[in-house]
Amino acid sequence: MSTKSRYRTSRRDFLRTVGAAGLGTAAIKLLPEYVFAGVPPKNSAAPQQLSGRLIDLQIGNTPLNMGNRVGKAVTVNGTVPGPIIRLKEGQDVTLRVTNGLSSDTSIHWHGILLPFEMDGVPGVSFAGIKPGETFAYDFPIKQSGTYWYHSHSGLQEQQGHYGPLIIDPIEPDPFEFDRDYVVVLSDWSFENPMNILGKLKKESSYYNYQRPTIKSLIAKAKKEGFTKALQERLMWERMRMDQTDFSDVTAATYTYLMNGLSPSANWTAIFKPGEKVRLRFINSGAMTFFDVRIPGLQMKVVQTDGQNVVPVEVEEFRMGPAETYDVIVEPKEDKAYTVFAETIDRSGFARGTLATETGMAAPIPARRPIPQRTMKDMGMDHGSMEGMDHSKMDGTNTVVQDESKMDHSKMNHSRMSDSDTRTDSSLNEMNHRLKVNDKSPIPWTKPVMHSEDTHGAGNSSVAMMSQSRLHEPGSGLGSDGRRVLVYTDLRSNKPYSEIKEPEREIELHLTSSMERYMWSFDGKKFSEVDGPIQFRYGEILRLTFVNDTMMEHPLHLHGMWMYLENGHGDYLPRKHTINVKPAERLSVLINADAPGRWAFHCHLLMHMEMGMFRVVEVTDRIKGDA
Ligand SMILES: [Cu+2]
Repeated sequence: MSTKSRYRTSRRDFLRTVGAAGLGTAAIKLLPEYVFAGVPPKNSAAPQQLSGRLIDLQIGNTPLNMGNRVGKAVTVNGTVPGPIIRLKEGQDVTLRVTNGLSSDTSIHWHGILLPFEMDGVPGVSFAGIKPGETFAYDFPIKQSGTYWYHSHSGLQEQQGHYGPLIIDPIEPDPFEFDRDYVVVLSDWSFENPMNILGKLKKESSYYNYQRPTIKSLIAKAKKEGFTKALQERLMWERMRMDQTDFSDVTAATYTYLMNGLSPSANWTAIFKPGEKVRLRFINSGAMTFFDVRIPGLQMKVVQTDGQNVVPVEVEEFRMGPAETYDVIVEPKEDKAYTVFAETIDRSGFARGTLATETGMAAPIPARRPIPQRTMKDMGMDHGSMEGMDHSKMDGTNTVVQDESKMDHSKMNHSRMSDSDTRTDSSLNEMNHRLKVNDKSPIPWTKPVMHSEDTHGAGNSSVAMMSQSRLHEPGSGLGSDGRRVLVYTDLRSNKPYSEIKEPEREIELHLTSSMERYMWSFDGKKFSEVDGPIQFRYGEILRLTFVNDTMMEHPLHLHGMWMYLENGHGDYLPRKHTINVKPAERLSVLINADAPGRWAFHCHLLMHMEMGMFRVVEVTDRIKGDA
């Protein structure tokens, strides 16, 4: 069958499928064409993409049908996600973006190195695009890989304003594949995002329907004894924290999408048994971490954030918002496989299918238990809690101030020996497996106590100690025998000679005040800071992130790579978005080679909106220079 006729057949089948799923004509119009059985095989024309020197994009409001409801989406060229923009490394491009909305808009080219005026962040790099106006983004393409684009205005990203950006390399990628599919994961709500944010401000756990109940307390008491169970519960409550606090926004309001399709609409990609299939996963979710697996298939991770890595075989990987992972799978059997992207809080999932024909489906895996936060996520070790005065743990800074009540010698040695041994042995094992360079050990493998400075009222949940968690798969993962990707697995496939010993170090704490749903750096919201974080043009800088909060934060730096210090020497992987776990301390190296003003922020949209945002200025002269 020719590509053309297969495409036609697939499209007809697809229409039948979505018809059965209860989607109307409006929805079909709204979907970008590439969802129709995916992108055609390699080397054939791909009609669902925009390429070339000049590309026109229209931002507008479009009704979105999902199930039997109609929502109001903000769209790029009328679809959710927007069109695949497919460019070639080495070309120049002009992207003319016209605003058909009644409010300002913008497009940020996520992960792309470009002049800062083209970066698309209103108030930082340009003025934004007014209603009715057209802005021409014009820049050379100096890189390749899987990226994406999205609005940086208001909360439009939550309303559908995002799409994939794929750049084909000049030199072929160092891995082979027969098929190439983009897989955009996202979260859709019929609620206006301002309402979602309003509810979170009133009650940060508004959407968390999974909080422990009296039933679970009794179950725990039966297992561990009533006093212990109750003490633990009271402690978490006094701290205004919640052991099931994984997602601020959940399936209570979200439908999780794969290439714009709900789980029942089942996005499907076609393969022939024995083919190598490249799947370019992009997390365009506004507030959602996805755990991705394809039961029955090993996934070979070959790229993250557009950068090639030494291939690593896994059965599952976690993606923070804005991260991308390219994997190669080789389905051998003539059958369907479920592409399953479960949310971190297990409240829902996005789902699609790899199949030899359209209309096929495989079972949807059972949802796994809701993970629980641990003492380690709070920057405490269970044993070390014994020395603490529980009555003082009222959700304020006393957690750290009470450090004086702790027996430091015991905490650092005997009481922490369990976790220490565990950490050391797993690191040793990993170092051995990966032949990590002795000269560049992973920093922060031993816990570091928090300093006296607890960042004021803007920080209510100070992790007492922080440490490297790069070798951990993350909460709720890794205990079921599956091989899960960890950050220490990521090793660049080529050395980066530009990265040398840092000349300067900056430590930045990720902070929050949960009562007020305030998210910040060093206890200060963006609106409260004096000025930008300054990088000296041309310097190599170490940026150390310390997560004082109990949630994961995907941190995104615009305009420059972050080289993750994960022990791989000259082969550090470089990323545009790095997920920092609760109570984790990690560091990145930055080559400050991009003059101008750049955004740096948490990519959880509501965290960014509430203040976990800074401007980085790369300049010849920084404050304090003579
Ligand atoms: Cu965050």
